[in-house]
Amino acid sequence: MSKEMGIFGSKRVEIWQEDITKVAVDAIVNAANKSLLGGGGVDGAIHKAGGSAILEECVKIRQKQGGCETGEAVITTGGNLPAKYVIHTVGPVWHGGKQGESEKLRNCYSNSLKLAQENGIESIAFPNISTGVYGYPKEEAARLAIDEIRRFLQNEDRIKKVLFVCYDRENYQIYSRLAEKLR
Ligand code: AR6
Repeated sequence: MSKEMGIFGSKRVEIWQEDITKVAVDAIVNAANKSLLGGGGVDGAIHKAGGSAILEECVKIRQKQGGCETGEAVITTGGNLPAKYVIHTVGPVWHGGKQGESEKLRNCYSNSLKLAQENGIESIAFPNISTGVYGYPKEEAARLAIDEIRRFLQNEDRIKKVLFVCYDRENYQIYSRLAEKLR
């Protein structure tokens, strides 16, 4: 697992190349879909490693509020994962960039962090939301994710650690390069 430490002068933010299901933080974020019933990619990996307790809570959330809108976030147990919680957020599908994709992707990050705050979570790991099946251009997504996290952390001090967990080499290289510029 390779790591890039401390971006934008803050030791609170790190970039890792890792499988997010193996990361021992208070909460990992899932790039889910509106149904909350699981899928492929990181979503499939989280449900597989975390076990049925996660899906059971997702089903209860569905019964209560009918799934999760794009840009919103909900929280469940981490089940068998090393992480205590999973925060499920729904990234936008990329349709060329003129359908509010960037705002929705920003909302994924800020709403996940708000939920983290509300639940006393001090360490949180994000995957590269929307950059797989949903087709969001990786470089743009990374810039936006870093910018939104920076903006959010400026006004709060309870969250001690935010990890960007990159799975594919391309995303890891993009984040590392952007971090180098911001260091
Ligand atoms: N750990 C960390 N990151 C991962 C892992 C993992 N184990 N596996 C994949 N990634 P995607 P999306 C990265 O497609 O684009 C699902 O079916 C991957 O390299 O998982 O938001 C949902 O149910 C990529 O960079 O999510 C939705 O229907 C990133 O995770 C849909 O896919 C996101 O890729 C969501 O699409």
